[in-house]
Amino acid sequence: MSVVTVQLGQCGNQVGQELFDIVCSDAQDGQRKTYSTASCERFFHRTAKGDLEARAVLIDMEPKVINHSMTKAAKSGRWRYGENSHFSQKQGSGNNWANGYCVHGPHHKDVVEELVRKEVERCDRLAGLIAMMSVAGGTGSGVGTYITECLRDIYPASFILNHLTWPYGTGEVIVQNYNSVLTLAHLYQLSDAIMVHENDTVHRICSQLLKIKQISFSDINRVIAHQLGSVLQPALTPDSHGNYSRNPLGELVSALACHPEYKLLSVCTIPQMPSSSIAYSTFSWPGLLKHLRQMLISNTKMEEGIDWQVCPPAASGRTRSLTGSSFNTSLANLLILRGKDVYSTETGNFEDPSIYTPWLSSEEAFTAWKTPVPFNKYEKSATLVSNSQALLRPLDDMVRKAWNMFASRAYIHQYIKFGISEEDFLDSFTSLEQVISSYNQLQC
Ligand SMILES: Nc1nc2c(ncn2[C@@H]2O[C@H](COP(=O)(O)OP(=O)(O)OP(=O)(O)O)[C@@H](O)[C@H]2O)c(=O)[nH]1
Ligand SMILES: [Mg+2]
Repeated sequence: MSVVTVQLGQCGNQVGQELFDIVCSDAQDGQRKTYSTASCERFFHRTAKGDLEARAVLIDMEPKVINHSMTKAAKSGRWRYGENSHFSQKQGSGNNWANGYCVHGPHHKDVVEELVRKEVERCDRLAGLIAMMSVAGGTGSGVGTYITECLRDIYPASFILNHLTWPYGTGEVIVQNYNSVLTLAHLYQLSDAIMVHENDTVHRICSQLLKIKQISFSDINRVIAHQLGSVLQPALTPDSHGNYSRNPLGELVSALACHPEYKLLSVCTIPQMPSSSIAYSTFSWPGLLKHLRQMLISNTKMEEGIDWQVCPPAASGRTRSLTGSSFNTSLANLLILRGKDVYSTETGNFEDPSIYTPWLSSEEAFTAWKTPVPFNKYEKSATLVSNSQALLRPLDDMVRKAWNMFASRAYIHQYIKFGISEEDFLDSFTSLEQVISSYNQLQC
């Protein structure tokens, strides 16, 4: 089964290009025919000439980024985007969600739907759709939300995963919190699951773990793509009966997003290190998984910088921090192990009931996927996708900052002039307050 990806705006198109690149080189690396075939079927189709073409549609309101991503893909010599699978205009949405959602989206609905329909028709069977975008700009967030609504209408029975990049907290876009709040509140009604990467966190991975001095979006996107690839590449799942799963998005959603009130997924992967060090490093599964569990419960996304003061849970009570940090309670976790000796690896420490909300049993809350195929040069690699309180604090910050601006009515006229009312803002605030409250209550 195949997945169709819709890349929207600058960020969506740049992250998407890195994802296809990593997935393609991973699939073609080594002699693993079944894995490679499953991966290619999932993400690419073969042209009459035998070339690999990404199952992707590229959308932006300005042409530069799309041209760049298409050229980069073609230059790889391994894969490319379809010649006619993109749509762009002359001028972006000016970092304004309302411009994207109320003007550009409806205006170009038919063209975009037609491009997606063509891509879907190329799949023997559709496993679902992934829409990739940032939440802070105007096109990815506004057009992306509008197009997700259209896709939900056209493909009511298909899985839709939104991959969102959250802006730096310090922010390059003055109205980024408005755009983020409007995007998230709308997508929460539509999407099956919302997977998030925060630019701040990924930036820290680049500087502290990968030791990159001058960090570019390209560096950041490679880290995001590595993590995303390790989630989306083929793996043996509990329901796949010894074959690579044919329904990756469906199994992801059923493992993690079992309740409509909880759709926010965070991702972390270990190890991550400069590529020059990989060959000289050895890791044991128990060591990796112990770290990963510690990262989960203390909510750190890097193996370095773990607050070791947050003790693992004991039988009594669940918040027990020596430093005041709180325990990160999970609704559900999906652990994906790739590489050597995965079948003999013990994952029991993720089944500990005290990690989870009391109203879901840990057997229901925890899922493991495995494959002996190493991912992207790492002999062993573990990725945890978590539906937990991990995103609570950044979400709360985002909503609070947006609310403070809204309270003084700053920049609101820029949204009203495109058709968004104060009432629409208030509805979005209310629905995200509800999400925040639900995640807060996970530990009760
Ligand atoms: N990780 C990552 N973030 C990006 C990238 N490009 C932009 N961003 C982030 O995305 C936000 C800005 O959104 P863009 O994607 O540039 O905006 P857009 O969707 O093209 O919308 P308009 O330009 O307003 O039409 C900021 O928070 C940036 O930090 C990228 O390649 N990678
Ligand atoms: Mg742009």
